[in-house]
Amino acid sequence: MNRRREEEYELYYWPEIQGRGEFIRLALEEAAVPYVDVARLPESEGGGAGAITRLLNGERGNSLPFAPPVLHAGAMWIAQTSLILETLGPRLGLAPADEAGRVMCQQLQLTIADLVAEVHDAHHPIAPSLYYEDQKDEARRRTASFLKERLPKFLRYFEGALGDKEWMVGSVLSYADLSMFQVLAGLEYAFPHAIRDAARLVALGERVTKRPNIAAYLGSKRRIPFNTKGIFRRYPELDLARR
Ligand SMILES: N[C@@H](CCC(=O)N[C@@H](CS)C(=O)NCC(=O)O)C(=O)O
Repeated sequence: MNRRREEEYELYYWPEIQGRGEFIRLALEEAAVPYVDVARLPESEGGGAGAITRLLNGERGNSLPFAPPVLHAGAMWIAQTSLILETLGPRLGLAPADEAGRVMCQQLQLTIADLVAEVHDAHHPIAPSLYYEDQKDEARRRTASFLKERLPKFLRYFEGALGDKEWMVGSVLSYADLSMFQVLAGLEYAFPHAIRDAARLVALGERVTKRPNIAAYLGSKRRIPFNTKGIFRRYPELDLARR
């Protein structure tokens, strides 16, 4: 949704990747609320990566974010993916009604954020500012340990948290389910052989893809394809799980 109208929400995120911005896009898309994906507008309309740079330089907004994604919602400029979702969840009908449920939902989201950081560090174990090609050997070692130890531990945890339920928290879909789907989709792209012993999570992911608004989004040009610039990257030499 890239038309500038009277949209309530503006998302600031890098224009060429799903990245952490995708967790916010999925929530807005599921709720079918109008939003502007600002950096995906043409530069002549204030878009492009320059929109992010201006925000980080303090030329836009009323707070100095450390990094995108940033959501502009009325008077608020909110950074940190998990906090954005915690704020959006009740507004969009994507958070449990009770406090205990909301806390659990955010706990899951923060754990997903931990996993996402480890996925990133698997291909960039030395420094985010270096090219992957400059840390390939270390990436291979780090990814081997990630796939052998850390990913199975995360998957076991999330599989246990889901249990026999239809959705991660309570009895209705929440942003934690959308984020879980996104992580599974990213893992499937990056490490097609690595998702094991997680049949219930995989079924959850499939349920999410069947949500009408999500299905429409996934089939649209608004969904940026996975690529080797984002967090989930397919480097066959790192996909040690296929052995
Ligand atoms: N904890 C933050 C991390 C934000 C983050 O790392 N953003 C990346 C893009 S996905 C970025 O542009 N980082 C720039 C930097 O860390 O200098 C969140 O969950 O939103």
